[in-house]
Amino acid sequence: MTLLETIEQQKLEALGLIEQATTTAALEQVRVSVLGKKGSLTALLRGMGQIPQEERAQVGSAVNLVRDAVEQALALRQAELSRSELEQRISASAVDVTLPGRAHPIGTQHLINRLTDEIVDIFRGIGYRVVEGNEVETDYYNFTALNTPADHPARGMQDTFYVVDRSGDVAAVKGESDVLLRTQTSGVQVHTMEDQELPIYILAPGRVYRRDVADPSHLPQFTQIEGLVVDKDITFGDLKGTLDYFCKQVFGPDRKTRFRPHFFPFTEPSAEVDVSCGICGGEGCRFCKGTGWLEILGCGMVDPNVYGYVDIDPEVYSGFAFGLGIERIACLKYNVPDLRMLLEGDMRFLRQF
Ligand code: 2NM
Repeated sequence: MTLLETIEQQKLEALGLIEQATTTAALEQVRVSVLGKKGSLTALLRGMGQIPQEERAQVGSAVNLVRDAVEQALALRQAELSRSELEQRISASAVDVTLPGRAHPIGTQHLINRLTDEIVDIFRGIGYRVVEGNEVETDYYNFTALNTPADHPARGMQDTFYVVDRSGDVAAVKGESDVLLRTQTSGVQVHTMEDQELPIYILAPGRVYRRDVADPSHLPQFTQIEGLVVDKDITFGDLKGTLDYFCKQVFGPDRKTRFRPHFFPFTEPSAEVDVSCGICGGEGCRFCKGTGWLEILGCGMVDPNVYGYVDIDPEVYSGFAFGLGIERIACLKYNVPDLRMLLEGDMRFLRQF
């Protein structure tokens, strides 16, 4: 085979390989094997020195023509392959815009928040305003200033979550910490009596914490609303009228209320308030355990000892306070059998309200 024939054969081989390459990566390998440093055509060009002078021009121009032809074929095939690879990538990642979207389920306001808003609205309508405080409180505001003595069971480790510092301070572990998760929102009332001008007509809603094991009628965390009035000439009659009005607003105009004597450290006298059973109308049934009444809140006239802690003169001012658990009221109002259902977040249950 003459040298020119070899060159022609190499050209055909190279063009064949270019035609057969099916990916841009394979094509690049072909380019390297022909035109690369150790490529077949490069080897030919390198061997030009050994070719006799009179043939050199002819062979040289033949090799150059081959190189031009190969480069052109590479460029064409490269364009072809990269277009088809792009098309493949596009079709592989195609989005079907006609598919229906994935709908995000829309939630509802939680029953507890809705009821809190409703109760707040009832009291706003008769001149109260809302005050909020911290869920972490000191022993002084949660107990001491509320006339709750040191040996009262609520102050113990059994009943209250004390906040232990990072070192796990033993004093705190033993219940001697003076920082705790509030067991009632009354601390808010104490802060308000310390800081604000009289008279006071306030509502303090918020989460409170007690060391109870959750069961159908107990939760270790629940939402409380407490109210406080301090003004001149406030009597137990004002307390009764206010809470009777409140019960009728929440439960309906035909419900009756009843005040039973009770004891709270921070009020004197104190009472628990029952509302007539909505199932039997007061006749007695399983829902009200045969009594005709449902217990819904605690209340009383603020104890003069409490005024002593906040520097209010009990000879000039008097007032009343009350406290209720929203979860309990929600269960009574909507006949929910278990308080825990309000914490579980089961949408089949929650959507009903
Ligand atoms: C209740 C029942 C009775 C109450 C008392 C006070 C304060 F700060 F004025 F002393 N705040 N809340 C109170 C009174 C709370 O919850 C069942």
